[in-house]
Amino acid sequence: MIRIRNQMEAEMRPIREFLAGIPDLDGMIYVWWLHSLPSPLAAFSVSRLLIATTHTPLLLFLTLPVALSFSSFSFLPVMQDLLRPLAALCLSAVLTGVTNAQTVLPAPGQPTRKGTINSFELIGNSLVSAQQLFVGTKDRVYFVDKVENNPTRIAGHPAWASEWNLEDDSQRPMDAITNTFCAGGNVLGNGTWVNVGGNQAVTYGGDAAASQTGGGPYDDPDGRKSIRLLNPSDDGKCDWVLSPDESDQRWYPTLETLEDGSMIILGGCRWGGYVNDANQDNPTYEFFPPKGGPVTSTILSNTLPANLFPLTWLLPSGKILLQSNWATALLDYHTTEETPLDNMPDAVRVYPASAGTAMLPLTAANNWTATILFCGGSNIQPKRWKSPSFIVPTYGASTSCVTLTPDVSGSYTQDDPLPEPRTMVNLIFLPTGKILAVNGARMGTAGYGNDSWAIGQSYADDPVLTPAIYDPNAPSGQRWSQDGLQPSTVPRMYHSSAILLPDGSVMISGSNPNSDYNVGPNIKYPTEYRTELWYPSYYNERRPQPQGLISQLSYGGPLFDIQLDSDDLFGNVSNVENTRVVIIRMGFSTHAMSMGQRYLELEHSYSGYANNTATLHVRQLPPNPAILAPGPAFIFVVVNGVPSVGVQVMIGSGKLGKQPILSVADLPSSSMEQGAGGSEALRGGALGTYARGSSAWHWTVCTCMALLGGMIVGW
Ligand SMILES: [Cu+2]
Repeated sequence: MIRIRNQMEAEMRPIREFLAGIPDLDGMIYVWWLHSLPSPLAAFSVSRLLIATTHTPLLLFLTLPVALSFSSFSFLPVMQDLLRPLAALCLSAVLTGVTNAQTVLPAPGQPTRKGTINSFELIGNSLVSAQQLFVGTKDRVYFVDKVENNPTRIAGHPAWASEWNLEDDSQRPMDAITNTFCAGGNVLGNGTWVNVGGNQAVTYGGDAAASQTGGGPYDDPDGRKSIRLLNPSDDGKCDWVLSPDESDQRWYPTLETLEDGSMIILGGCRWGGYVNDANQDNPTYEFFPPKGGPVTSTILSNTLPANLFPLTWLLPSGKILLQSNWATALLDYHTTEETPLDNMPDAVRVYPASAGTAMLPLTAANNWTATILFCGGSNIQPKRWKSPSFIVPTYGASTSCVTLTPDVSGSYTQDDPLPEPRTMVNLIFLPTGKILAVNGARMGTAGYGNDSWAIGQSYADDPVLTPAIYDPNAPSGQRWSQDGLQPSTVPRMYHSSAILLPDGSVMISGSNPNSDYNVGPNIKYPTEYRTELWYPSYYNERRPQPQGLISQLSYGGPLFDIQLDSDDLFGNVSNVENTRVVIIRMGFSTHAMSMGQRYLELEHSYSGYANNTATLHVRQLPPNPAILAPGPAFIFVVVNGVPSVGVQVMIGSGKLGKQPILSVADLPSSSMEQGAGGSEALRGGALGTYARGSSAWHWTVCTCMALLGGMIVGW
């Protein structure tokens, strides 16, 4: 039986490639081989095969023999003989496909670039300044700016949005329709990106325009109530559309995706300024798609003037952590109840103090418990913000880092301080689970204005050009490192951003502490278009090319298997013991925040083989959508600290609404075949790895569907 199974599996590989669109004589041989088998066995074989190649067009193609076998086309007995078994096979394959929506994805390849590790590289100038930045697909990054006199134009006015194609670094302007100045953003559970709020229509110098409905030099209608939607695509055609639903007026709102894939929109003000004030405060939250009007939040109401862009995270408990000015609370948005937690120590972390923040990796080891890291910012008491004696760019930023585990305790814990004081610092997850701290300044805060003491218009000075890396698993006192890290040449001040790319580099762009487009040799902090990539230490390594990644992950549900060949394991199967399967949502980068950024490790066990290949048996997401809300994310397989190129996957149903929760599958215990352990002489081919790829669940489904297919065609 084992021998037959191995033979079948070995035969599947060429037909899989054949079906995937690679014409190949082996495929024809396979069909004849199938025909020679007893039908149930053949059907079983194809069903198993189809799990790896389930695409809708393919399903149509496969149903053809079914139709033909019952049609007058089968006039020759030989055709009947050939088509009947094929029909049984195909029908069962289709049924298998229908019951198993998780398309197996092609293995990711290698990055298309080479970089100098631990260094920045200028890769080009963006069309608009990257006030807001996010990854839409593996190859497309989206830029959103405020309305200003950018030289790039679209539809007869300056552009304030654009798309960057990572395949060839080409770009195109996009039309964001209304003024996106300091909007918030995040992604819905169905993959649509949402960009909410902004500012009034403006004219030259960022001053309010005479018309709030368009026209004038910038043709930018008032964006304060706008809900803009984008469905990213690789065809160069997608663009922003306005939702017919409007939010309340919000400048500086935060967006957080909820367990059902909908959005909560929190806070902001009505017309702008360095900090908020009672006349224009909007201390409320609402939902998109809409669920009634805005609800007043106690903590947002009590934290003027530094309550803009409140820091929020959906927690595994289903509550939302809300951090604003010096206060902290848990919000149960289902009941509107808010529970105060301890005040923030050391520094204000929200805008304009603008600390770096990140939820640390969620893992089985920490039982999916969320701990939030806050680093930097500035120690500014409420009365100081508007004091005439506050000379902002001369005021030093903080080095303080603290953590909070809000589902467990309302008290903050001191963590290793930053190597340098820093405001406007982005904390960006690398696939290794380490965190890059990049951008920002030692002095001052976010914001700009025409004050005599401003640096140009900038409220910050003394840029920090050298990044730092935080290792959450390092012992206390050793978590931050700047070893070997080269500085950038570009100050990244207010309105800069950073985002992890699927190839594991980090894109860094923007910086614009100016009321309007402002460049020139005498401008210390100009409107910045220069765009950099930062290359981590693993960047030039040969990347793992895992096979068997699936396109959609459920909350609970069956295991899936990932194959790693000898090259993926660096020629030594014992490296499988140091492997992570990681889901990263990069989030929406703006104002030193990454709205929605999350890092989660999937549980797995492994089977290591003597030919230096291995299979990872991987659990789906834990059965709780509040741990990672539904929507698109990237999966990386990290071997010995070297990540694969990230592959885009859908978390959850791909639809808004209550997410299906499935039972959690049992993980087999890890095993290592006798004699395995890294002998080069035992290097195995890819065939060996493929033949190992199976889980009990897949085999069971195939068997059932094969029987059903056979019964339906009466064979
Ligand atoms: Cu801003």
